Amino acid sequence: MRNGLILGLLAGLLVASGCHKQEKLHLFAWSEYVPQEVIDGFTKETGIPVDYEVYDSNEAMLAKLAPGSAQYDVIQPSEYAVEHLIHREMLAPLDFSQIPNVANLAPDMRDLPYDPGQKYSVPYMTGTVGIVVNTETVKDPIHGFADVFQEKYRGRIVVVDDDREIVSWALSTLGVPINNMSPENLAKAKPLLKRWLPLIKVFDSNDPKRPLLGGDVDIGIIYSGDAAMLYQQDHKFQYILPTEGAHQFIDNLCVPAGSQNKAAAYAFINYILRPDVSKIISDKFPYTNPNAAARKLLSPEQLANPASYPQAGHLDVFHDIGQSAADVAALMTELRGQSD
Ligand code: N2P
Repeated sequence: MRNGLILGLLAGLLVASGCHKQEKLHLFAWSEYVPQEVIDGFTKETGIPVDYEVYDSNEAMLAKLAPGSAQYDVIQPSEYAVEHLIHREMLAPLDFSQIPNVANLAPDMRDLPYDPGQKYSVPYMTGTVGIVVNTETVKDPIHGFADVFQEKYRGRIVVVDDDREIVSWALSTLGVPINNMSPENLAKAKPLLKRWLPLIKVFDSNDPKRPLLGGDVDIGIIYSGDAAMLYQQDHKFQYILPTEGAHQFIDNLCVPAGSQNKAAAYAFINYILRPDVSKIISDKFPYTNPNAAARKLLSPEQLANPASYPQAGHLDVFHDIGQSAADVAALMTELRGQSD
């Protein structure tokens, strides 16, 4: 009798604490990407507290996301990471009846090739990786990667701290398709990377603006949203899409298969897709907004920012490269070790 009572009490406690845990939304997303104001607004409206854990590369996110784990409710993978996660059945199909605001996305931002039939992903922001030049201190024209990685700019360059990005720049420069990271192509890229890496002063995906603003470096190869913020502060920071080839990323909101709080995840995704909320994101982090209803709320000045809304020709998109990802990481570890 007494044991039964104690067991009953324990079970009650477990259920209570489980329920409490379930109420929280665990968001695992890129750093410097989801405004605190947006998170606070969501909590205020729904009563759902949000844990915002950050990462600064898809690879860091994928490494932490154990298959079947219940750690996170919403994650923010780029297109090739969505592909990777779909291939491994690590995403939950979204219940779009609970995400009606998906209708606000621009028609060309629906049903994208990395998620056929749009079952698992909702675009959050898109952007490019390009070159920022402080035109006060760099007088020679810069059009592409080959112009950046010159001896005269040694110690004056900041780049995103992302192995796959950096290797893709070398492949573009060699005229090799950026999604073909075969051992042969990596061997071709190696001598170029070996020459380039020692020229770089700062590797930073989180805040590459700082060394540019502080004058520690004069050239960056960084995310377009950071470049747009630099341009907002001072038009001397010009954004250039590299002539050798630029690529577009599409960052998404997805729900991991193991999420314990899918209702909250859908509510969050639907909230992000509200035009007024999406505008706050563009105000704070001026990437390319895929939400057509939100874009209508942006100022002409925001829409004229050449980093946020570039006049782009062809833009490549990354794909899941499977096992080659490990080869890319190994190559860069080897080369970074040498350049230190
Ligand atoms: C913002 C991260 C940009 C995401 N800091 C690039 N995919």
